[in-house]
Parts: sequence; C-alpha cells; structure tokens
Amino acid sequence: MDSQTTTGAPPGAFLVADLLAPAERDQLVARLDALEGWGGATFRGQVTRRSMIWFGTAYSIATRRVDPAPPIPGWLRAVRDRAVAAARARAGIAAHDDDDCAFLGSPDEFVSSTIIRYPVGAGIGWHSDAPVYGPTVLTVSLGAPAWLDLRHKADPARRARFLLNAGALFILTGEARRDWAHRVPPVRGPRYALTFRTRR
Ligand SMILES: O=C(O)CCC(=O)C(=O)O
Repeated sequence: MDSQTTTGAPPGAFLVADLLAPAERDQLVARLDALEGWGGATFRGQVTRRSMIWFGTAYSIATRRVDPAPPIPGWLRAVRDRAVAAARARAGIAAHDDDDCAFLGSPDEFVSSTIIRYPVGAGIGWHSDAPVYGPTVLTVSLGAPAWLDLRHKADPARRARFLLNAGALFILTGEARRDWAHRVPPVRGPRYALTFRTRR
C-alpha cells in the first residue's frame, strides 16, 4: 500500500505520515508487545478480536460512563505531546484556508488515552467517537499498515480513505469528527493504535 489519501478528504481529517522515526517505532512496539493488562473490547454488544488498554479515563460503550483509569505513563505522554505539537502545526496551517479546524487544546488536556491491539484479521466497524470526548482526536499508528475509511453520516456515498502506516499520526477534528463516521477494515498484520482524546 503506498498511496496516502483518496480525493475528497473531509475538512478536519489530516495525516502526518512520519510523526515517529523507525527507531522510535521499534522501541514503542517492543514496549507495547510487553505491556500487560489488555482487556477485551466489545462493540455493539459483540466481543471483538481487538484488545484494549485505557489510561486517564475509560469509557464504557454499554453504560456511556467515563470512569477513572490508571494515569497515562510517561512514555505514552511523550508520544501524546509529540502528536499534539504535530497536530497544531498540521491543522493550524489548514486553518488558514479552512474555517473548520476545531479547537485542539494543550497536551495536558488530552487526558484520555486508549491503546488498541489489532491481531491479523481484526478491524473496527463504522462509528464516531463518543460525544463525551472533545472535538479533536489524535491517533498514532504502529505495526502493520491499515486503511482508515471515512463516510459522511448524512450522505454515505461521500467517502474518503487514508493509509495509516507505522509512525503516522491521524488527526480527526472539525467536520470530519462531527459529521463523518470512520472504520478500520481488517488488518493484514498485527497493529497498534494509540489514541488521545480531550473531554468535553
Ligand atoms: O485504529 C485506528 O486507527 C482507529 C481507532 C478508532 O477508530 C477508535 O479508537 O475509535
């Protein structure tokens, strides 16, 4: 897979292809491979093949409650801080020609982090991130490449697709966060997604 986006990407969807250098990626994958405490992920009542770890806060789809989770560890805060700085630079540039770039916030406002582990053949179905979370969602990809599909909620024929290679940062804000759903089709190799969110 070598292309990065399709045409017609919605305002508020941005890719930073090279947030992490290869050596940093390898170090992080080794850390993630050794991480303990993975929990099963359910989606629309079904147990999925993904597993997850929550830091800062944990959101239950079933109860719609946000509960405290263990603090975001230092190594993950370092990734978050890089992601926020890169998002500010990337989305800030777009804001000049596109009014739909939403508030980003400071790194410390990204109080919630989830790590999703996708084994081969796992993905995540169409969804939007929960409304309890803020207007900007940042995800760093590691491991195997994956597609991220976007579909307009009111006009599902409108689609866009981004390639998430290892070390890439995906920024979802503005219209893309509000009016579009997203999914990750089944992956062909083990993958991690490190996501950082603010609270409303
Ligand atoms: O795996 C990804 O890149 C996206 C994850 C996602 O959509 C989510 O955590 O809600």
